[in-house]
Amino acid sequence: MGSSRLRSNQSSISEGMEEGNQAMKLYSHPMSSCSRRVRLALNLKGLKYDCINITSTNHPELLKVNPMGYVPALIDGTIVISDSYAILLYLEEKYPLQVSFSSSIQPLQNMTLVNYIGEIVGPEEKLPWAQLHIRKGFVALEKLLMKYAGKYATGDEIYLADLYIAPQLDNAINRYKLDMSQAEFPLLIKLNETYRKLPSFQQV
Ligand SMILES: N[C@@H](CCC(=O)N[C@@H](CS)C(=O)NCC(=O)O)C(=O)O
Repeated sequence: MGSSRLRSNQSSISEGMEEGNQAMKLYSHPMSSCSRRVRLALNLKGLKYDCINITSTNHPELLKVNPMGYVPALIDGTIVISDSYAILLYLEEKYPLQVSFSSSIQPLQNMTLVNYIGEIVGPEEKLPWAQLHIRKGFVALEKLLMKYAGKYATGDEIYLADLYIAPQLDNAINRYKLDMSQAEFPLLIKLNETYRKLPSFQQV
């Protein structure tokens, strides 16, 4: 994990708007942790964008943008980016922001995989599968972040790590009903409480 500061840059943002660019378009799903990272970055930077909520990965408009059918995908003028990390890097470059934390939890609880587990093993195995892999990741994260955490995951300012962790925590607790005890995850629980109080995080 590496991290550097997530900062908004209002002057770069307005320069971008003055170039006559149309508002960015984000293909997103309300419950998608990958989409929420991007929505968080856009909110924290104060960037305007049209959010297109996709309810199916077979959505024809989304498939034109990302043939894999995954969200998020960002359109900025002629530029199309269909991966959350690449979008975050792009936004950082264009509206100077920053870099880097990668997730090894989200792919294992992705809808496609969880539904596949439901089909080949049994529907009752979907939740335990997701919980198992999220718990495994969180146990590691809890240890890892002990060295770095301050008010936020890697210090006293919001960094990219927070954009990954906040939506994953929300998914774990609300979607996959992971039982997170204070004794096992004191740091992640504290971070979750902190995120829930921040307007930018509440909006996604
Ligand atoms: N590497 C991609 C992963 C994208 C991804 O897995 N998106 C999920 C939502 S978080 C999705 O579209 N899932 C639909 C499915 O599983 O069918 C990214 O971070 O953007």
